[in-house]
Order: sequence, then C-alpha cells, then structure tokens
Amino acid sequence: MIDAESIIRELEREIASVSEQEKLLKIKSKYIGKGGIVTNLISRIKEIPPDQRKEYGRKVNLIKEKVEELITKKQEEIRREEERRRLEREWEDITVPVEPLVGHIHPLTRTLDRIIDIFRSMGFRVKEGPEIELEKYNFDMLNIPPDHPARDMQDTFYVNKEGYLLRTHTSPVQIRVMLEEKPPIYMVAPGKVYRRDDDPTHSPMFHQVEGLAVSEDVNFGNMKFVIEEFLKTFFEENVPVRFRVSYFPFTEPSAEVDIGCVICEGKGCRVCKETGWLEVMGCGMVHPAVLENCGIDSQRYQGFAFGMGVERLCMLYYGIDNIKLFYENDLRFLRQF
Ligand code: 2NL
Repeated sequence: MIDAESIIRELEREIASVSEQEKLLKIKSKYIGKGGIVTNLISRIKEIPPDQRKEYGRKVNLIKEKVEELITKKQEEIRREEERRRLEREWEDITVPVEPLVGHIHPLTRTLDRIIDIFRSMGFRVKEGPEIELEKYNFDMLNIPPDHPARDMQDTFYVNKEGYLLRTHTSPVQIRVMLEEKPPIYMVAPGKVYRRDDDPTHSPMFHQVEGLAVSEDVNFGNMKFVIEEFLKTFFEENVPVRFRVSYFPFTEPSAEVDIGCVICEGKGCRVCKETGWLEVMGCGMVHPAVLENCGIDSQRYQGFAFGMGVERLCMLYYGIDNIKLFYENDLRFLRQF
C-alpha cells in the first residue's frame, strides 16, 4: 500500500531548510497542488480494489491532513521570523534623548490648520460638534431618504443606543448651528468622521471640513468665488478649477469641484487616472427642505455649503500616496513634517 511515513519524512526534510514563504508554497503545491504527490494518491483511489478503498482513503486523508498541518505550522514560523527580523531592523529606542529634541506637527494637523486659517480669513467661524450623533441630525434633517444606501449598516457605524451613530460627515454640526442661530451664518465644521470602509485607499476614520453660508443674498456665484479663492490659496498657485454638475440630497443644484492635477499639471498620470483633473470637494446650494427643517424660511434665505476630505487634500499637497501612513505614527514618516 502507501508508505505514509516516508512521504511525511521526506516533506519534513524538505521543509526544514526553507526560510521563505515563496519556496514553501512551491513545496506545498508539489504535495497538495494540481498533480501533486498527495493529489495523485487521492485520484488513484479508483484503481484500488473496493475492499481496500476505505483503508486507503483513510490513510490518504491522514497524509493530507499531516501535510497541511506541517505546512501551516511552517508558514506561521516563517511569518514570525520575518516579523522578528523586521522589528530588529526597524526598532527605535524611544527612551534615548536625542539632540536636538524637535517635535513635529502631524501633516493632517498642519493641513487642517491651513484650511481653517484660509476660511477664517474669509470671515467663516469654526464650529465643532459631537462625533456620536443623532441619526436625525446626520441623515433625516439633511433630506437623506430613509432607504438611502449611505444609511446602510454596511456603510455607517451604528452605536448600541437606538437613534445614535458615529457621524458620517460633519454636516450635523451645521444643522445644530442652524437650529440654534439666526442667519446670517458663515461657518466651517472640521473634524473626525466615520465610515465602514477599510481598504488601501479608505480609512474607517478620516477628517472632513464642511462649510456653510446662509444669508438673504448668497448665491452660486459667491460659492464659486469662495471655493476658487480657497483652492488657489491652499495650493499656493494658480490652479485650474472646474465645477461639474453632481447630486447630493442636501443641495440643489449640486456640483463636484475638480482642480488641474497637481502631480502632472494636467498632462495625465496615474494619480488623476489620465484625466488631468482631480476631484477635491463637493458643494451646492442648500436644499430648501434642509433650511426649513432647521426653522429657516427658505423663501427669504439661501445658503451654500461645501465639503472636503482633509486626508485627500493633505496627500495632494505633500505628494503622499498611502492614506494609512497618517495613522501608523512611523517616525520616518512623521519626521518629514
Ligand atoms: C463631499 C461633499 C458636501 C455639503 C457637503 C451640506 C451641509 C448642510 C446642508 C447642505 Cl448642513 N450641505 N454639506 C454640501 C455639499 C457637498 O460634501 O464630497 N464631501 C467630501
């Protein structure tokens, strides 16, 4: 029959000298991949006389399990060894005083400060609000319908108290201000927001700045001017700006704002996906229903609003290509700012 022991012994011998995942994967497929030693044993069961098949099958299964166990164990060993080597290479003795002892301001803080300074200079006040919000302020009062996909459990962090959630944008701060104060209102709301995605280009927590202006006579042209002035100041050059028609439930009309790609200067590159343009914010005239929800007479008052992602602006300004760098506190990254 089959010599299980010598198969296992041979595998153990082969595995012993391996120290890289890649080589281990080769060995793995040599045994349990397509056309592998164990795979062939399995397919050969047809040729075994019926009265011996049960015993044969049992044996082959044991071999397969043992092979998988040995390989998994080795994979884990290699992973641990690689991690150990990485830590050895990258460790930093944070107890040793360095001369000169210079601290750094986090790039996101720098960016947030710059954004806020620019809007302050244009007469906007800065307002903050809670990160755990009422569903009513985050969605209902913003004219976001009950069946809107943004409300989905897949996209929003609900907390275990009925009617509460982690805010998905900073708009509820503006709702609170409109409920409390009479126009004219000129404000920006910076802060952390939360959405349930986590992949190489998204983080479950990120930062936003939203702006709001409500008065008897603000219009779309005023909004374009404010946004263009902001972008030219933020990017410290005469960047091309364009407004594209878009849709948000809380503004009408709505627009998306693009700038000429700051990486390739509009020629087309990987970052702008060969379009020459980068989307940097959204904006629009506040929907009359939103004003009315906050007790503001939409016949008498108009508003414009806009929202932008701080991480995105920061990455474009400094040429950072990976959002995760903001949250890892790797000194090699932070020291550059
Ligand atoms: C985006 C788009 C936007 C708003 C945010 C807003 C707030 C109130 C009323 C109406 Cl209280 N609008 N905020 C409006 C348009 C766009 O953000 O892409 N953000 C990253």
